[in-house]
Amino acid sequence: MSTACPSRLDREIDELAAISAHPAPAVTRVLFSPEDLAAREWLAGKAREAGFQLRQDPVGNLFIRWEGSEPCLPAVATGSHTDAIPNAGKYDGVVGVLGGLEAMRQLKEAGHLPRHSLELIMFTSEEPTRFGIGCLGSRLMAGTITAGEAQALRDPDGRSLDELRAAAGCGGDLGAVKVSTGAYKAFIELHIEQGPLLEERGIDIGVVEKIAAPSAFRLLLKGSGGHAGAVLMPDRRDAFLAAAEIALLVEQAALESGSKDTVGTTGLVEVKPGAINSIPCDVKMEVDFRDTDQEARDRALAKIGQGARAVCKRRGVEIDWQVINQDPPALCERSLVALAEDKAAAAGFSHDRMVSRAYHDSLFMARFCPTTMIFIPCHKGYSHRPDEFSSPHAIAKGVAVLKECLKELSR
Ligand code: HGY
Ligand code: MN
Ligand code: MN
Repeated sequence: MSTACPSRLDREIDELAAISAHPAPAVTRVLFSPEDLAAREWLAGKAREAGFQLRQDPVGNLFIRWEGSEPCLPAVATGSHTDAIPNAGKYDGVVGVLGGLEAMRQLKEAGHLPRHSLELIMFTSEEPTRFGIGCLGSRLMAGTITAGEAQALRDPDGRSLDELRAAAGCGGDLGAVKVSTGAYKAFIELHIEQGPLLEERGIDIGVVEKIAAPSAFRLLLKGSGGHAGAVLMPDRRDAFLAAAEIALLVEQAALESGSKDTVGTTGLVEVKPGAINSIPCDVKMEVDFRDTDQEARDRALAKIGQGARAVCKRRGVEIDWQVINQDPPALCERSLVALAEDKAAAAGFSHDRMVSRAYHDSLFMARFCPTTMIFIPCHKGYSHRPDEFSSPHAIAKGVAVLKECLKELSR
């Protein structure tokens, strides 16, 4: 099994990284932004060059297909995302899309003749940046969000999904995105670990058994505002100070949950009117809260809710708690986990089973087809930051294992 640095792949990772709203080494490609559309066009060109078929669904999921000799059989799929949060790195998602393309090209160049069709899926909007919810494309494929719920989404500028997808050339009924169970024989996603464990332990390949249960909620807090000089402290109803206390409650709930896998992040806070001499009147804060154990996560969320309401009562601040998403974890298909382990071992690569603390489109693919993920090490676990890095050698090993899995599954 060749793990020679596929320089074609390294070049393509760098080419794609250059399609960004921010200068290198940062990568920013927000859903349906000019950079996202340019990246989609670039990828489509690569797929055509390789002789694969292309199809885009109404929400912009891109399907790059290598028709098998028995096209009616359920396809074998791989894939990930190319959208990137602001100031991200160049490997998150990209390794799975370009690595999957590389694996399919190498199989084709080696004369493989698939019986089951092979599909590389570039999922639309894995990142929550545009509409506040992640995995929009794979959620619609899995049917865990309805077309109506998706159409109700608005971006920070008030634009709707329908408006933006039409401008991006994605037409058709969002209800048609849903994929029937049985459409796919298997789905395997190659991804950087986005954690430090593989690198720390010097392990080449992680095989994912479980994907953590993500949740996110939005709090709209309303105080009374006022003049920073004229309103005495006892008379204030400061929405930002309520938000600050609640952010600390999020941290405390994660630390005291009893599980090391509970993580809570207040990643977005908007303060209005946002003037130095005006007491914060309206605050929007968005919190990301996860655990590999759904019950532990939900117990912690309930605790945060109680605490947040008590803070707001004491401070005379109104609170509107909006659930963005609250998803169960996903268990990966044991036979696919074993297959990936076998292929890693056959290649002489060290490997271990893992939990994914980040969510991925695999979380939703697992709702309707056998799924697992192949992780490769990334430097110090850095991700969602410009210095995210995974070596060509590490990527080549991941591609080599993915390739062998796709070859076996599509026979
Ligand atoms: O946030 C996540 O887990 C993913 O990287 N979007
Ligand atoms: Mn990400
Ligand atoms: Mn990702």
